[in-house]
Amino acid sequence: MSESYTPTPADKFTFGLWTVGNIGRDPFGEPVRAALSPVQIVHLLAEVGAWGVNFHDNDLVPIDATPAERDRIVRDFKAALAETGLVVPMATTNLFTDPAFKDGAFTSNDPRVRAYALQKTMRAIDLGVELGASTYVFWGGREGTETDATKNPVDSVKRFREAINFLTEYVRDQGYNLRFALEPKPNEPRGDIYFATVGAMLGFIATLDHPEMVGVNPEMAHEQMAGLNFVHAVAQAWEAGKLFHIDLNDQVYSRYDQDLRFGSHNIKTAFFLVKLLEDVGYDGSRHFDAHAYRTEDVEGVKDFARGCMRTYLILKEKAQRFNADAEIQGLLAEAQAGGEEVAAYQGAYTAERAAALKAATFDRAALGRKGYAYERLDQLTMELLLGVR
Ligand code: GCO
Ligand code: MN
Ligand code: MN
Repeated sequence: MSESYTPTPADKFTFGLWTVGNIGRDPFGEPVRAALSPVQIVHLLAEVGAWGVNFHDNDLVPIDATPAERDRIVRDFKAALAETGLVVPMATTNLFTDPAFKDGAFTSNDPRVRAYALQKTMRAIDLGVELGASTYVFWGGREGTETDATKNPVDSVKRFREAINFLTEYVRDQGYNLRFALEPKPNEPRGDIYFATVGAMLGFIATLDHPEMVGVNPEMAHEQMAGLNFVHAVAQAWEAGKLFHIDLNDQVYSRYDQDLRFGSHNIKTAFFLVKLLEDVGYDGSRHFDAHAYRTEDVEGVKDFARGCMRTYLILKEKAQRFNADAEIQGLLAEAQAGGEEVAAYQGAYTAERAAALKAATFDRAALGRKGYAYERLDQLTMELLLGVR
């Protein structure tokens, strides 16, 4: 049985250099793990069975590297990729660590910072494309405020739009095969971050010059920090054709950004998420944007990475069982029965259909008496998840 939970390239499991490379610094404590080089991280990921590795520009090339250093780092990284067979499906820009970005990047009040952010992003896009990335993530960690005395939020929307429009034109001009995935988060590190949720990003994308090039990168922890249902957010993004990437991890509701191992806290949400991705046939990266507990050494980091992938595969198998479970499927079918009685009224609007429906009679009391058997359905789901079914 355990053999079937071994990751393969077809699973498209990816990690960021910053995830397994996380050294365990937090606001109250110093690093607890030695930094691994990008080449060491590639080898670690290959050892645990990942398919790909993603990075921020400065995870790979330090912000103050000389051109010669950059070339050497990129050469070594490419060699490690070639040696291990790992791919780079996604890249992104660090627009949050450097003090220059303390008031945001594309939405900073200082026009020079906005210009520098664009320059840094164009260079990072070039780097990502050079290494094979076809998805480019934008996470605006500093694009927000602590107080709205500082910025007009309408101007911020316009500044962010101007930046994304500029960069989609840049990508077209270069002839790159690259799509953008915008990643929302409600807060942290800023007090409030603009475009706080997947829904907000979807609304924004429709206002861009090239909306077809731009989708979302929903992160489980981020929607949960906002108290929202992640499965619903991902479903809406998928249905809109906008699920370009996904960040998997876990999170206790309403806490700080915990970035826990996938499936380690909300098993049920993780289950319905995996079921959704598998049922609809999402074929992008399954990217784990999480890190090991601060208590771990490098072996613990591997346990963390293996755990993310193994839990995904276990839940994928559970989803197949849910779909094949006659009693569960029977209950679902029963809840949706009754269509033959209203078949004449179903379908797109026509004047005749509307008139017939207005004249129809319904036994409202009987509809209200119906039991949906969701207690039973959910209990069966729980028993399946708990391993007794
Ligand atoms: C976070 C974010 C980041 C982004 C990453 C890629 O809350 O820290 O999720 O990890 O995903 O910067 O843009
Ligand atoms: Mn996060
Ligand atoms: Mn993320």
